[in-house]
Amino acid sequence: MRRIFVNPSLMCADQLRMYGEISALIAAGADLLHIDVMDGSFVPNIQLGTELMKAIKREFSQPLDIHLMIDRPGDKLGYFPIGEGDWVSFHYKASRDPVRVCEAIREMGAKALIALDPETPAGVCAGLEGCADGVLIMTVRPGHAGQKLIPETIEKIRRARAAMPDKIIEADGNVSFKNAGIMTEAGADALVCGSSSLFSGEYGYEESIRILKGGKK
Ligand code: S6P
Ligand code: MG
Repeated sequence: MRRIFVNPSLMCADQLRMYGEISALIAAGADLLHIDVMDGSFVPNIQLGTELMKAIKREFSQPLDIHLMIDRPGDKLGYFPIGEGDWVSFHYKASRDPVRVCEAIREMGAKALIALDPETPAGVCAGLEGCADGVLIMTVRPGHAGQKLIPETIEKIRRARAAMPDKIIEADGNVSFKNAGIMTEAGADALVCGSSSLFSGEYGYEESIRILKGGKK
């Protein structure tokens, strides 16, 4: 059985109570803290910043799962407090030299994941397996929480898993309790959990994480 990572999407947490939210999520068994970085250019939204990440690093030892939805990510890695144990994903479409970006992320001690938006086929990763630790497959359009799953992306997870049996395959977008099962069955081993599950209020954090990791409802 593959370990399933449940990575809470902090843009969906209570922004005024971030310290309490993170403490509760860690106590409930959450894995890496997913931080969406949006620059208002690569995606039509602006989200979480570097000072929040630095503050989290000062107070907690939980690794970060930094999802860069920004143009030319390779030029901007130095802004982020990337370190040992973190995962950093950047969009294939946004970068000029994905191999070099993966290498730079690894030099900072983190795992490098290539993010694919719904239009980018998983085939672009062929040849990048040597430098990437995994892929982040967007199952909605990048930019906003609260969207509906794009069904074709499930097949993309399945194909990516067949092509990369030992890599991290992270699903991001509309990971509801139901979709989590479909995504992990297709081969995802990391789930970004936001308003559709963890923060829906249907269950507490501990019970939500238990279900998202494959436990019975
Ligand atoms: C979207 C972003 C995601 C969202 C997550 C929200 O651009 O990359 O990480 O925060 O998808 O979860 P939900 O359940 O509202 O889709
Ligand atoms: Mg994300």
